[in-house]
Amino acid sequence: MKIVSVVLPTYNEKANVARTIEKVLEQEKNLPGWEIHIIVADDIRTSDGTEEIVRKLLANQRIHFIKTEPGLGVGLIEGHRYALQKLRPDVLAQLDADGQVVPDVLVKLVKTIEDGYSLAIGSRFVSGGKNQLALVRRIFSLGASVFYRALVGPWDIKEVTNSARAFTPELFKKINLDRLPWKEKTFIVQPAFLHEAILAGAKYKEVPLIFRNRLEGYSKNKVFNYTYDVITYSLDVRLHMSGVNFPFFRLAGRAKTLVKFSLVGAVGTAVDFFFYKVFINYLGLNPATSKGFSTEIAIINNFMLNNYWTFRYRKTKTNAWQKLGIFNLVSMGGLVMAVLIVKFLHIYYGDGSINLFGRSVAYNNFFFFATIPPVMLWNFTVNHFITWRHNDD
Ligand SMILES: Nc1nc2c(ncn2[C@@H]2O[C@H](COP(=O)(O)OP(=O)(O)OP(=O)(O)O)[C@@H](O)[C@H]2O)c(=O)[nH]1
Ligand SMILES: [Mg+2]
Repeated sequence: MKIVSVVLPTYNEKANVARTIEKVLEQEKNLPGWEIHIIVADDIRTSDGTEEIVRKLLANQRIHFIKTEPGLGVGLIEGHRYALQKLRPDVLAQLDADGQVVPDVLVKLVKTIEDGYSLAIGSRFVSGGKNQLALVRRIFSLGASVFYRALVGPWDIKEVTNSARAFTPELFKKINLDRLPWKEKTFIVQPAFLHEAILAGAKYKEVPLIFRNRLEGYSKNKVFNYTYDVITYSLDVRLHMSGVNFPFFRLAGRAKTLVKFSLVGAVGTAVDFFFYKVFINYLGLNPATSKGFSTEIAIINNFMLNNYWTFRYRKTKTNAWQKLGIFNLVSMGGLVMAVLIVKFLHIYYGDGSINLFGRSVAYNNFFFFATIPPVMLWNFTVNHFITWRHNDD
């Protein structure tokens, strides 16, 4: 009998894991001559009882269980390492544990390896494949695919952001794990593994994959983070291909929070500017007073976005209301700064306007934009060190 080991990474999947295991094992009837083994690689952060559920199934010798450090990549790679050590499999496979992939894809993956390929890729974008997710997610998978293929290639692989794959142990052993960012806590391991597999000489083929909405539980896929990683990883690979040895992906990863904070800042600036102009043009307030009010509106807007997005996963000792208070208090510094800058510029330059490319642009527009750089610098510094200060204990 030949053995295929299937890694199922889990992170709070109590509602789906047992059913997925059962469905995967059922595929044996469609794989004559093969024994299916399952390795559940459960994240150490899992707290919903997934572990207890799987432990009860361990009487079945085909089911194996390991705990792994945080991250999808760690779950997958450690799962395959475990399989290689304990099971001597002929094929290494991996699937999501939440019931999203129709499990018969495993049969197609294994048969593709039997046909002489060293890497079989489950793909929503080949004939017979389907992507049944919500629109935002479909746009992401397609956008990521086009961007990655254009920069990294090869162009003929259409699916780059899915885990459903199978490969030979020989290929896996040739992969340069030092270069592969498998310890990242995002899903970048999916496209990055593909790239490293190609460099290791993979002979690949895509097989149709039907990807539905997860059965139950919640998504661990953070679309912004993943998009950010695919873009920066692809650029990094492209730079290296052109001979530039710059650790772009690693540095961009460190700057992620700052980039999010800046995006929030940009949205807040638009909100601020909108109200600033409304107050001046429709309510007849003077620029400095308008700036005071519009900035307060922007402060609340930015607080919401930062609290529920930029710093969402920071553990802090304060609750949301306390943070809003602190945020307002520290932003007050920025607000006072901005009002004074506008006041000063207004006194100095008055109410004129200049002609820019044939259009008359009021001075108060420039007053507004002059406040942005100093206030941004102030805001990031104080919020980084005070409002969303890390507190692990
Ligand atoms: N061990 C481990 N497993 C993870 C981690 N993140 C996700 N997984 C598992 O990897 C699989 C894919 O994660 P999902 O959250 O379903 O991601 P997705 O399929 O892109 O998103 P949805 O469509 O919303 O389900 C699931 O089985 C998760 O339990 C992680 O950090 N560690
Ligand atoms: Mg899923």
